[in-house]
Amino acid sequence: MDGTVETGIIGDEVLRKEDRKFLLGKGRFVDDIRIPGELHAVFVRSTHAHAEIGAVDTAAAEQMPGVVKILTGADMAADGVGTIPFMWTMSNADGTPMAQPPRWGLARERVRHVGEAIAVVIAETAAEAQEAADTIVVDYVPLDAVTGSRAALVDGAPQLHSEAPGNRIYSWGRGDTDAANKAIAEAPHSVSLELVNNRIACAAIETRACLAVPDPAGGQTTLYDATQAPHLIRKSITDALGLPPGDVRVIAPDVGGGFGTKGKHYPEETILVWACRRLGRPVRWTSSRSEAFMTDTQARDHVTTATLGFDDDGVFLGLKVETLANVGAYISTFGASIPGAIYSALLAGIYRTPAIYVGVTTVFTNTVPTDAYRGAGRPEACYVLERLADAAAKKLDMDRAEIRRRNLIPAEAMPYATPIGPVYDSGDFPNIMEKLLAAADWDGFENRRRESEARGRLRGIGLAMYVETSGVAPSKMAGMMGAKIGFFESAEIRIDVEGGVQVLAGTHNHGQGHDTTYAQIIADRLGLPFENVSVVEGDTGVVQMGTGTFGSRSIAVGGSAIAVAADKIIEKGRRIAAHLLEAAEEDVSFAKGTYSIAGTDRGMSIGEIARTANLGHVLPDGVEPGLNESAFYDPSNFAYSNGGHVLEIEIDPETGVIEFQRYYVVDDIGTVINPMIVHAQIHGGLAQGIGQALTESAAYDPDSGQILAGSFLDYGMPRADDLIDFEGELDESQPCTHNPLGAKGCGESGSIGAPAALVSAVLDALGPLSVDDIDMPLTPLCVWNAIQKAKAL
Ligand code: MCN
Repeated sequence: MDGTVETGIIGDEVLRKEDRKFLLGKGRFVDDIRIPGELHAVFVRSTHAHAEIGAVDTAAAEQMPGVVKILTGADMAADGVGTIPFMWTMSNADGTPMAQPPRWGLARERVRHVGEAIAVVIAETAAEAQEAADTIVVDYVPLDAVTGSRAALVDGAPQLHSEAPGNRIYSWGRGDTDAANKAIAEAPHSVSLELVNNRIACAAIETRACLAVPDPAGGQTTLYDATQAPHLIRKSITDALGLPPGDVRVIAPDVGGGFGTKGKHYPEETILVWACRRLGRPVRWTSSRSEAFMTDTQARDHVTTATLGFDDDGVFLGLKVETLANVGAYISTFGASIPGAIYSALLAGIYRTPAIYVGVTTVFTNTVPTDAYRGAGRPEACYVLERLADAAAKKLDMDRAEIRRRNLIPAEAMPYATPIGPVYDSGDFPNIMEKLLAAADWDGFENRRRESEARGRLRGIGLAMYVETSGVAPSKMAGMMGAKIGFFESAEIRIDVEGGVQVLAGTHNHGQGHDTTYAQIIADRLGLPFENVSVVEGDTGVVQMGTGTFGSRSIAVGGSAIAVAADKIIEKGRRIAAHLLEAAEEDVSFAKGTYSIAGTDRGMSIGEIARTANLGHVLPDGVEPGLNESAFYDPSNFAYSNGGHVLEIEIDPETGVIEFQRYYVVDDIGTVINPMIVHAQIHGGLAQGIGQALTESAAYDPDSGQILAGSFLDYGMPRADDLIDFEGELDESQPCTHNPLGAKGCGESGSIGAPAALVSAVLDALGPLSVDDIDMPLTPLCVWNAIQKAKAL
């Protein structure tokens, strides 16, 4: 390895290291791990959205073949198992804490959504467990259910929790309500919109899965878990079971997609560890797809009224937003913070609006809990702002790009303190928008519209600009807003005697390409061969600490921790090199993997230093052997990724079907480590954002609370032929100013602007018919109805 120098690899389209095993079908997912003697768990789940539960009759089931144990809420209570904890507590505007009713792993006395777990059957085979579960009779006393946030707040609405009168969890706001009201009242013009941000479900290819394994030699239980955040899950489980952290080891092996939904703690994780410890045998559970629709956290589900005041020139003067957020039946891990701290922070967007107020009320309903899903609060904020910007342009008969141009925060204003809290450190929004408009030939659109018209098609062009809080999160800021955990990240780098590098990171790779991009960071920083680097993530038994992968944080926070640990290695190496080269430390410089003495041709490679450090024969006094360093990195601010989308669609007026014609994105994610991976990340986010806008709806029957989209027959997953080849450009001119890589996150970018851009295009296409409002998802029926309604007027 000596003499092999690898730098400049940052920014290269290096192929993904991790893909070989997946292409060969050699991935190791929870379901691939087999432990002799394992038992299978099947859950008995509520068939009612809201009911008192009396006796749970397990007598027949207990006699069924293969059944080893049946556990209920009463057993959990008898064992003193605590509640399923959440990790963020928001406050009311007056500072009082939000309502915090308990959520039990297995229901006690009452169920509050279809699919809530009531009992678990553990048997020798999954089929035996299922057969026994089917014989269990639950004594339900059905109660009225409520599924919409507005309906849940009405006097006389069914009440979910005695701790939350009126189903209200908290009402809170940020910004200056008086200033916003005054600015809007005095503004020459205003537009008000009522917007619904549709509830969506996650649909990772791999469903959730857990396997709890006892250690006969000690007290530790190992949980193999399809999760994005192993340390967080360990904490949640040990909190609920009252165990020291060391008693549970969580290993997240390969995970087939998470998208935020697998970054949360679920009852099944605690229940499996509890059952495994009771029985002293391994216990496995794999969610079926139907269970996923009933139990995986869902997302969005906002009803918002928003008013924007502006002058004759289209300059924004004041903004007021009031949002009702439906968090479902219980508070999930970060469920309270997504519509509160996270969503509300981005309602200044990329605009200079001087007076802003955002009020948020969160509401319990008889639906599956909501939490973060790709974008997590940011698509909702972008949707509100961009719909308002379009509506204001329409009112003034102004071009939609022009009204934005007049309001964009200029690059010279950075760092820019928004009136609602966040301080953007970098970004050149006008530059991004102009690049985007040029790439998409915004000005030439009318010709294309006419050409489509000639073919009987309605053509529309949409525009949406976004800024996001990636790199979640500065722990101090999160703590001030109610977080119960820190959001730093940890990394450890170990260099062995042969120059092999192991990086242990607190993040988790479930499709993002960390094995590759982290190795690029090491290769670039230390000048060691890319191939020498292996990355270990997802095991609380070997990784010192971690927060996990979500909130597009791995590069900005986890990658920064790696960079800081690498810099510590460089410094230690410098001491060793100075000693061996008989020079003063300050005369030894490090570049491209080599320590050298200024003005001489004397130097040593980092490989030689690694060998020296690991042999320990000739180390200077006071220097410990080994070349291992670790770092905990806590960002001082979010990384403000930003960008814009322009897309064109055609609508068939006879059927309401939308067909994409062109799609352009320009993103500023600061320094790019691997453009190929980044483009793929943005592409995936776009598909999910488009899915929300086009077809996806996690719908409930409003009377019974039954799930209407409980399988892929009813839930509209977007398909490849619904989408289009996206044209993407990355602008690296504005690196993040406060992390050592200059990188901003990209994992959620695509999902943030896509819904707003698509609705903008559809309303543009339907503009000639005087349609000026439409709610997602824009299914053919929805679009066709809008066309028919407009024609009937
Ligand atoms: N990257 C880069 N240069 C940058 C920014 C990022 O090369 N300036 C690279 C990173 O090194 C990393 C990838 O892009 O390999 C994504 O980095 P980042 O934006 O930090 O996002 P995370 O790795 O933290 O991933 C989380 C993000 C989120 S929040 C969701 S949701 C999501 C997503 O990533 N879920 C995914 N992408 C996903 N991709 C897959 N395949 N599966 C999921 O579940």
